[in-house]
Amino acid sequence: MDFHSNIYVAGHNGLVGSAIVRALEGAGYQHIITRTSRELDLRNKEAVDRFFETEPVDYVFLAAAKVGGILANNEYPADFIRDNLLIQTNVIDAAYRANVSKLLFLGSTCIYPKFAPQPLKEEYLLTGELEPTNEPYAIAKIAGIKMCQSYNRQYGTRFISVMPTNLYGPGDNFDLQTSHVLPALIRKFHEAKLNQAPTVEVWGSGTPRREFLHSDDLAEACLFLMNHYEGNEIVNIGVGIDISIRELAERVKEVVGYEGEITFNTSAPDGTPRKLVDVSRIAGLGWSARISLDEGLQSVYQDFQGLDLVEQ
Ligand code: GFB
Repeated sequence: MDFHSNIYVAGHNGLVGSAIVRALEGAGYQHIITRTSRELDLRNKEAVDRFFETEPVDYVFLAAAKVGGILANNEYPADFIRDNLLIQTNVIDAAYRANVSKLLFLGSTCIYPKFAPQPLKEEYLLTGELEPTNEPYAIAKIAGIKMCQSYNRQYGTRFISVMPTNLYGPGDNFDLQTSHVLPALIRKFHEAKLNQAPTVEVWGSGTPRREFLHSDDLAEACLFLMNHYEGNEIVNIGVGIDISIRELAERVKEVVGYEGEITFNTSAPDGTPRKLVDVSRIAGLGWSARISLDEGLQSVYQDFQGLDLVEQ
């Protein structure tokens, strides 16, 4: 990309897309193209085709997706598979026909088998059964990876796919029914502190292990790969360190300054027992994450306190 390239960030209001826009602006890129979902419904093929026919686009960051935590994935499987298949199929195909120079597709580490060896290497894709709570979402993301690779093979496109681990950052979703664990715990502990509640409920057993990557680190990695990676193989993006949900709850409790007890609701699903990515491929290319979880938690909690919760 050069500073005058036309760069379309699909999903610029989301956690990932907004971080990519911040990173592009910070680095000096001048022509960043965005459309809200009201202006352009990416599930609508005709609208997407029209957009790519009329707008000159050189690079695409495909960060638009229907995303959510374990409960949302489990309760709305049809929405997760349909919306994601539509969005990515429309954008990838239109980008190919518009001859864009390069496209970066955002996947997810839930594409890896539920019981894959840890840390998760890129080659473990399609070697075993998926975690049932998010299988429809994972299948859609796997289809996106395969579309990019197939278009590269058949049409000679330059479409790359990246697999970020669990993400958090500014502008996250704090709705307790649909959010991921980290923003959910920030909200739960904060509200418990304000209400002087004696306990905070954490879903599941607390034993699953997850890795948490700040969205600003992810965005840096995406720009880096857009500029330096040409391969057909997927690339993991993570920090290379995981913690248990119990440990995460303890850290959030401390950051928030809550003094009550933590309880575990074991009737809620645990999901995949462990998701830690092997980051050697991206490290070998010359990139590694910079924001520690402690630092990230502090800054996200500060942002959260500035939010108007009525809107959440
Ligand atoms: O973040 P989370 O929803 O995503 O849950 P996944 C991670 C773990 O935290 C699970 C536990 O074991 C949850 O049971 N947890 C504890 C909570 N308390 C809470 C809470 O209040 N809210 C939430 N949400 N979890 C999703 C996938 O899986 O992660 C997606 O469903 C995607 O497909 C995404 O891959 C990154 O890591 O389990």
